[in-house]
Amino acid sequence: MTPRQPVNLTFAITDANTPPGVAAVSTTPSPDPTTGPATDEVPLPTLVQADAATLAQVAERAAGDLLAPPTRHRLADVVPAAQHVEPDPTGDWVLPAEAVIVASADPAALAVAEQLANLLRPATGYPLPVTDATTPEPADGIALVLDDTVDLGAEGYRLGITTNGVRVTASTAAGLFYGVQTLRQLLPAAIESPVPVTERWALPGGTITDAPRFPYRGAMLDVARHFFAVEDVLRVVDHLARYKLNHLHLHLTDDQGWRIAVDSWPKLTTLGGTTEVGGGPGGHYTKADYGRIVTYAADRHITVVPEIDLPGHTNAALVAYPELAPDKIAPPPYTGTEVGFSYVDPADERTYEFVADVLGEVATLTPGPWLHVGGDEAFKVNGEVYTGFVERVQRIVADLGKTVVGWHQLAPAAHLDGRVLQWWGTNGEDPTTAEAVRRGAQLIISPGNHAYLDMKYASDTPIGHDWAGLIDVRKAYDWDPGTHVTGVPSTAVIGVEAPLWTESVTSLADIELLLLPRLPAIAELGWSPRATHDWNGFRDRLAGHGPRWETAGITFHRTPEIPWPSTPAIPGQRRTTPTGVNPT
Ligand code: IFG
Repeated sequence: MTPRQPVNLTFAITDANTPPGVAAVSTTPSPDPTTGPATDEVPLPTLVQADAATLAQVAERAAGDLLAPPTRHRLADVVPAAQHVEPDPTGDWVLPAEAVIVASADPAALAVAEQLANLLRPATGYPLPVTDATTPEPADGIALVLDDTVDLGAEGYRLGITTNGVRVTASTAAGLFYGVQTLRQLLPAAIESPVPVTERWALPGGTITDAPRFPYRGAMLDVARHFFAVEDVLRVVDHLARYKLNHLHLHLTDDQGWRIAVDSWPKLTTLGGTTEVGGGPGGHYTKADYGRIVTYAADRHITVVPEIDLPGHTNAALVAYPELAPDKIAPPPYTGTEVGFSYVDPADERTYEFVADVLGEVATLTPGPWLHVGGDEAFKVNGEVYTGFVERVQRIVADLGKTVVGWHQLAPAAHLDGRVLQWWGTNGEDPTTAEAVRRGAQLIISPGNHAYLDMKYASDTPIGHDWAGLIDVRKAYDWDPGTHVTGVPSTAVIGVEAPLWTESVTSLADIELLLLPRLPAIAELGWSPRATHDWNGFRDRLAGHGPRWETAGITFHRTPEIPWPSTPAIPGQRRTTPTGVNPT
């Protein structure tokens, strides 16, 4: 990184002739103070037109440049920020071609070792054989060591880099897996190349001790408004794993489509699965498809949280089974984007047979402890009818041995032991939720105006919503899940989740455009200690991820908020053309 040259930015807001919202920016490089400018050498100010927002960003970046702390040590260059970093330059090490990856003789540890090898082999071209040992040693390679004396919780790890190689130690395979995600980020960005590149695979010496702040760190993909093939969902799982997220909430059912096969109610997918927003063919997951997603996620220490949204958001189910409708008449299929008009009949016992059958089959397919029952925007089911319905559904979930999650609209219903509410408000005041917490509920925090990644970054973002406002990276980053909801103690917060609703999202590239770079911001809120929370530091650490995503062929929004490096990770190679405004 070239040392920062002092830049003298003077902003001349020109006279009344300047069109509104536009200011002329003149950058007059400061003349050399020793010799002073020779009369003909004074550089002419370059006048560039810039709108006020860009102006502010340029000013902030310039100020940031001038005030930036000394260059951060590469060992701390990780997203999410690690709990404790101890650089030791005497321990710098370069991965050699003959390196071996040795793991504790435990299937889960060896699985992580194979995943590490699969991450490193393509770009390095090295064989990187995987072996096991009772006491793994780096020996100028990489050791992944299960050690139950490591006292860093269920997901913590210690990463040591010395001249003898890399050692990751953890008491669980999940900890080893997260140590591997950190190791991946400490290697040069070219490590993301799918084909061998010539590179010095240098690693900074030192020790990282790390463990997450919250146990629940998630993202949600709405596969109901638009259906996404299994392969697309697996790519999303990869993005979650890269940033140490550990829950994938799948919004499987809604007005526009039912996406999960239910043997006892087959028309839910044979009929209800054939539509989507905009009139496309929709689609659905067979039980085998869903099993592939669950297994792929579990291999990356990610728990799938299936959502069957009830009693509202059910038009697709009513198309398939009109007996569930209050008027017992099949509504027309719905491919629009309105909400709140549909609901299953809370007064009909058949409805609860339906709920028990569906949740029973989904529970059998789901190894994780959670069943999400939705509960949002059932505008025609109110008061005791609503709470009565919710309380019966909560008990069905508990009878299946699962833990119930629901949007925070469930709050007024009676508490059921272990109940979790997913809060999606847009301001921190919510007495009903705070009261439900006092009755024992815990929260997953997903503020519409900070974590809803279907919101546009800026007014010119080509897809997305804006009902909760615009969410740029700083808006996604600069808040605290632990204290966000008034009257809710941080001890009642199990974590954070970033929903991505897909009314306007129709491809993996669209998904990636909205997830990146805001998902890492949410991931850092879920993982990193509050003490490490710092926008300027996060922004600078995140900048290095642009070349990683480019090299990996991942679409992202090249927002001007982040000082993206101008050179790709591999000179001359750009695998994706990042979208969005290029930095000025
Ligand atoms: N709110 C609805 C979603 C979706 C969303 C889009 C929830 C819980 C607006 N419910 O968010 O179905 O339409 O931003």
